[in-house]
Amino acid sequence: MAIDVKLPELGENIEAGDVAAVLVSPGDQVAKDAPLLELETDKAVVEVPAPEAGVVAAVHVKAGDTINVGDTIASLDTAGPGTASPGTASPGTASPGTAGAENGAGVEAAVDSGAPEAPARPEVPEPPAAEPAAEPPGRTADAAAPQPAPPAAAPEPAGGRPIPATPAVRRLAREIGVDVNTVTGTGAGGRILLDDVKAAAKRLLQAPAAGAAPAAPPLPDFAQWGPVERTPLNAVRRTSAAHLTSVWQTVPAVTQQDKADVTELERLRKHYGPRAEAAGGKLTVTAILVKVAAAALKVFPQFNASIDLPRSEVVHKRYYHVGIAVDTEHGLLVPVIRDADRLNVFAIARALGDLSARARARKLTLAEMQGGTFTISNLGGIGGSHFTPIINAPEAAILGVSRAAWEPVWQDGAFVPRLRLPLSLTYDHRLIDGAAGIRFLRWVVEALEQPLLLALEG
Ligand code: CAO
Repeated sequence: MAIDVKLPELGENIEAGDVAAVLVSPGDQVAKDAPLLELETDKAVVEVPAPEAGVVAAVHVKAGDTINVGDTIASLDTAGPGTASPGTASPGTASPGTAGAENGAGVEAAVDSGAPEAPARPEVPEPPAAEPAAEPPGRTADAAAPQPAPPAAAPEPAGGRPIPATPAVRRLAREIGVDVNTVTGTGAGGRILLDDVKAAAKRLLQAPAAGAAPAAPPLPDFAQWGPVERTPLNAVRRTSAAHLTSVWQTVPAVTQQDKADVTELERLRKHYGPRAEAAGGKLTVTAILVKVAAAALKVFPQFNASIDLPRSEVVHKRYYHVGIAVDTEHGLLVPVIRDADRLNVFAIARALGDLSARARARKLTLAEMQGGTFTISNLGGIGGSHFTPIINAPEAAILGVSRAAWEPVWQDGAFVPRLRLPLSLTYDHRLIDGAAGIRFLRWVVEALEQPLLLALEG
């Protein structure tokens, strides 16, 4: 017998809600009262249970849909006469006129011999909107944040499947700081139970303080040794301090050094400088490096990725957005040049000039500082030989650039003066091995020395 499951009265004058997650698919066997979907109302997330045991013949809603009380949400082949056997649900097998749908769970379940044809599998459900991702440690949503966007919405369900947990379980997880996506459910069908969340919390507490910020030792009274003055941290510094601390504590990173011979590149830069200016930009080392880095990211995709340890996955980004560290009087800001791989160097130079000027005038929007996949930090305009940049996590790597200097280089039996640019690549060792690190850096060096490589491989 096929029945249509309709959205029941939800009480408290709630007439409609948004589907937060669909918990079943056609063919699924469900018990009576098993949740079919999660509905987010303006008051809470509620589960809509199956009015009877049966096999899901069709799901008529998908995550994100707004549905009203009385709308049909699913069709069930129930264990009545003429029922299809589990796993072979067929909505056409209901015997017409066999009324008697049960309404024990407050869900109106009506017999419908004209049940719709079994649809294609419903789309992968959206994550429950009422389940905001936990803020990463040390990250704030400060509008002046120089770092990538704080997560705006709930994480995707693992493997494209909804996380099977009731609102009460989700609430507990949220309250005690457990990411429900990382909890293994021991309930029926992998459902996450309250006890699973508690056990996960216990494990977190017992685990060595990996990733947890150890409390900084208390400061002494500096005034005992001489006069002091205290000034408040501004928002940029506060945000980047928290972010950098978190990255330093959680990302095992390696820095590799190399030098590129940019003698010829410098000649070209001077030669084409006026043309770049006519096109509205300044042909700087940084602009050229953005182009080279974007090409290198395409050749070495693991440098354009992020590691997602809780899900044991690597997120490969198919866009190449290069962030540039800009030194401002307020602190470090990192505007992002989007789709740098698709821009020529003149266009990058224009974008860089505009973004760095607006960074210094504090005119950047938050969006302009989000979504970077790789960062370049060029301190060479100021000086220095090498340094160890800190990754702008969740990016996988950062390229530090120091001051190009004339050096004697042994060539064909004699020392010749060459202009050499020091490069420092820091990368996330969880994603990238040393061999890959040096291959990437060698490719960057080679592209700076032989720009034709950009056209050949980039
Ligand atoms: N070696 C030698 N000279 C360099 C150089 C380098 N690596 N980088 C820049 N220069 C030169 C430029 O060529 C320019 O000289 P000319 O006027 O003679 O051409 C001069 O230094 C000033 O460059 P610039 O700063 O105007 O332009 P840029 O595109 O090279 O750099 C920007 C832009 C935004 C990266 C830079 O202004 C800046 O803010 N750098 C600091 C970044 C920073 O603070 N990083 C640390 C982050 S903490 O890890």
